[in-house]
Amino acid sequence: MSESMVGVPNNHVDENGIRWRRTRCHMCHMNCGIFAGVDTATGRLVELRPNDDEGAVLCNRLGERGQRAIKFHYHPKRINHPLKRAGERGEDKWEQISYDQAIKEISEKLQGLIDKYGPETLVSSEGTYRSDHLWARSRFTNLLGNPGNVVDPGTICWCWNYSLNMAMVGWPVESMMPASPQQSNTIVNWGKRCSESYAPEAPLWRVIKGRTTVNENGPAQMIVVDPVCIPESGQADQWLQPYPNTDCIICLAWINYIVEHELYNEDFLKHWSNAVFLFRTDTNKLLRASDIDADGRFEDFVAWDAKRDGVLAWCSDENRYCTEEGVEVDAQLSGTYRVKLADGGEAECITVFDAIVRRVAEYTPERASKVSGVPKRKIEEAAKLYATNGPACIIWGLGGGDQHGNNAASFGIAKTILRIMTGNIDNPGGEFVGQPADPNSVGKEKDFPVRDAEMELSELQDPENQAKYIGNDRFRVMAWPGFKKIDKCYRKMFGLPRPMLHQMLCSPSLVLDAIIDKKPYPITAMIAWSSNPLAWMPNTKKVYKALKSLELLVVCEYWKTPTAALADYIMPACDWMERPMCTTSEDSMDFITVGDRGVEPYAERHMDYDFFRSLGCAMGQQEQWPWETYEDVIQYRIDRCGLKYEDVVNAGTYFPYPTEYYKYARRLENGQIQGFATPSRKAEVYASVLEELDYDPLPVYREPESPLGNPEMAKEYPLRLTTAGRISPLYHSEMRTPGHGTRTVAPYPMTWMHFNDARALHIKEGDWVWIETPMGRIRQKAHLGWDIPEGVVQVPPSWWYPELPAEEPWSQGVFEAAANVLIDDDPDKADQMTATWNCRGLLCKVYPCIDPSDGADDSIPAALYDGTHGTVWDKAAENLGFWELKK
Ligand SMILES: Nc1nc2c(c(=O)[nH]1)N[C@H]1C(S)=C(S)[C@@H](COP(=O)(O)OP(=O)(O)OC[C@H]3O[C@@H](n4cnc5c(=O)[nH]c(N)nc54)[C@H](O)[C@@H]3O)O[C@H]1N2
Ligand SMILES: Nc1nc2c(c(=O)[nH]1)N[C@H]1C(S)=C(S)[C@@H](COP(=O)(O)OP(=O)(O)OC[C@H]3O[C@@H](n4cnc5c(=O)[nH]c(N)nc54)[C@H](O)[C@@H]3O)O[C@H]1N2
Ligand code: SF4
Ligand SMILES: [Mo]
Repeated sequence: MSESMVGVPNNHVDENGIRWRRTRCHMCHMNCGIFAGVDTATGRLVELRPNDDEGAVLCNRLGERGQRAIKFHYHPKRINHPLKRAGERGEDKWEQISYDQAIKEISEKLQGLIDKYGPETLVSSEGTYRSDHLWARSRFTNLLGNPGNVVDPGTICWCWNYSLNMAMVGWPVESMMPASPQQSNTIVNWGKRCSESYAPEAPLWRVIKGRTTVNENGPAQMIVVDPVCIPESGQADQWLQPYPNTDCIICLAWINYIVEHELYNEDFLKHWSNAVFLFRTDTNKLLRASDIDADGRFEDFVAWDAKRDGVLAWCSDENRYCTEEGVEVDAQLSGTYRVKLADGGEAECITVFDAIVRRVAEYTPERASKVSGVPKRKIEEAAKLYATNGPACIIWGLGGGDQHGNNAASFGIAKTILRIMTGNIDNPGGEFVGQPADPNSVGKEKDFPVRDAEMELSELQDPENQAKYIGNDRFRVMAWPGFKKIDKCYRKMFGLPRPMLHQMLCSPSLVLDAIIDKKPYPITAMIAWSSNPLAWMPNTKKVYKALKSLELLVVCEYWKTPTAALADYIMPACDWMERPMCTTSEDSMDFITVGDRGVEPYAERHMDYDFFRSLGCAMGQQEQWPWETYEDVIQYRIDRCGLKYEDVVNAGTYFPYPTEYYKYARRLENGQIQGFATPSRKAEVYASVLEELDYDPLPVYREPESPLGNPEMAKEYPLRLTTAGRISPLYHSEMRTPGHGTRTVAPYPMTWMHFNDARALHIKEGDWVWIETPMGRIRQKAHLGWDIPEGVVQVPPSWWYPELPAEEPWSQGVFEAAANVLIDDDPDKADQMTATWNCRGLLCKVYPCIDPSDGADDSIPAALYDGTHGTVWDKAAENLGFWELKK
């Protein structure tokens, strides 16, 4: 058969006896359409081909003809059977047992712990979007009565931003891929290495790199904000090179410049945003209808109407001013007004727009320039381009606020203020607002595929249970208080629940405390599935201590990772080639993506869905898990709109509604204007949800750990650290196992630093160096260049060495190489809305590992060489600084 796969139907068997199935790759978030070829004679997977119908390409993680992925699939080091711990935790001694036996034992042990401590004693640890099975976890834990205790990198990776976006515009506009790049005139790439995160061949980089040809109006301009000179910087029309974690002040300076030069979209702000609502200067809160009228509703807001030269209430429920239809209103964007209150008093009010203007006044481009190192002229030019050369979009990247600690929420909010101010919301080429359901269908029978959130059963949670969620009253945006407020608006607009999935995430730090110190209650059991917390979580030593203190640790994995090596049970997991897929991507998409199973699962590997279903059934949840196979689940989800499995697999994606823009301005069947799924149904530049959660919804800049903010500390730790920089085919802590062709591309962790810094420290290219913060130190190799600002060090995260022994103290090198040994998990230093901690913008020092003047061996007294004890070794280990596990 020809190599072209255009139009080849699912399950086609070619003349060589190869059966081709339309699958979807899950080795990264792109979920490319891939054909999996299985030899019908042997049942073995023999080749992968890209789905030409979608223009897919096999990237460097899969390899030519898929050989890398196939080797990954059949790799001799894969976990193929359940392993039960046989020795002490960390000794790496195991007994192989059957899957059924493992599920039986795990369910009994978990039930024992629940009987003792309650269902809240369990926490799930997960990874980035590794599969479409997240709802199965929340279904299982909701049925169990667990309050939703989950730790996941979503706290520093997109999901926290998703929640803030929901509060402001009712949809995750923070998108990894420009929604309609052909129509964008300006694309802002804020801290996103599109060329490597995912893969050089992946759709994202193809779109960004190819933007000169995709835009019909001429080449889209690209603004890149990245401290490092990456391929994107070379392609950029404007490249801003800030110090790590100073982006927030640049963003605030953009708003300052746009306001100062009146470059905002006045029409959008006046009619579609809450910038016209009044804000009380006495309480620093929004003026509510209940403030001015005893019968007024708290949910309703107030504007100043020039037509009547007085206040006018906004009826949130109906998305209109409280006037007769047809009466003209001229809500003021700016001004100071004295307003009579219902209690007889008076309050001075300004508009929300003016409140923003006041807030950003101090963040001038001059000041932002001093803090960030980016010339003032560049900050101004970028702001001008973004505001005047629309439609413009800002794509999601980790440098864009994720991992910016206590600047994170402010920065995320500031970016969305920019989007709203320039009217770049739900316009072609701007930020897309999806439609999970037709608002006209609320209360009617549904006619679209079942969405992820509908599978979760979040309605089982009662307030008593919710109160037990770890950190519920602290990081409230990512906890029940924030979740419910946004859920209410979403349900009202779409008649659907909002997804729990990764929209509620506990602070890892607080969860580790609950494990180690048993406060506020003991967490004694963890299911880590698609997660290697010793690699991803901050403060690796504390993570280790916590994992060792658990009474039950179950890890569902492909490999014996450093985390898995500490487990009581390691459960063998299916990879994407051996499982079907069906997802609305944590409900961030308004379409459904479906792919078939390429090959039958190898040995005793099970899908994560199977794991949660089996465990659920063993713990009395049988009735809630009617679907024996994942194929049954998919058929159930698409049944609602009369679709058939094969048809959806062949199509790959199914869009229930045609793509439409400016949906906020549409008139619904009930006569109301649609608006946004927010409390006021306006795009909220000032998020009332955040105010109700007792936060200041307007952004501020806080100096991160830096020579400017911490001059004393900088004397010992003079360099600015950022732990970033994806390199493909490595994917987080994955793809490092030798033997499937991916490790060879980047065999060692390379810390990037400037030539001049390295010279001063006697460091050469390729030298092993220690990178140290007050939290600890790690060893990586130095990579020198002029492509990073002087004084900045970039450390790649998630390193460990699968080739090293798994038993302690080796732990496959995780304590020696993983960037998170350096990272502080102190919850007081985290963003107080979302718990986002800081991995970008810390102080560190770097020095060569082998320093001729070190004299470590010389410092050991010869008297210790008497052969009676091991102290020589201990002393040397101490001098060389290996982290002692016993400490
Ligand atoms: N300092 C610092 N820390 C960081 C980051 C950083 O930039 N700097 N990045 C953060 C970010 S953005 C993220 S997303 C996290 C990454 O966090 P994770 O996504 O948790 O990544 P890993 O640590 O590689 O762990 C994932 C594990 O899941 C396994 N796995 C993969 N797919 C499946 C599956 O379908 N089922 C099962 N059962 N197992 C599977 C893999 O073998 C791997 O061991 O790290 C975060 N931590
Ligand atoms: N190959 C590969 N692809 C991946 C992953 C992977 O591990 N490997 N992980 C996936 C996941 S879960 C995620 S979250 C994404 C992340 O993908 P990206 O957002 O691209 O993450 P990084 O490459 O860590 O960082 C992006 C850029 O931020 C710059 N940077 C560092 N500090 C700062 C800062 O303070 N400000 C600014 N403006 N820029 C800064 C770095 O120089 C880098 O070029 O990638 C996904 N794709
Ligand atoms: S970019 Fe590569 S790894 Fe990612 S989904 Fe596509 S083929 Fe798979
Ligand atoms: Mo991530």
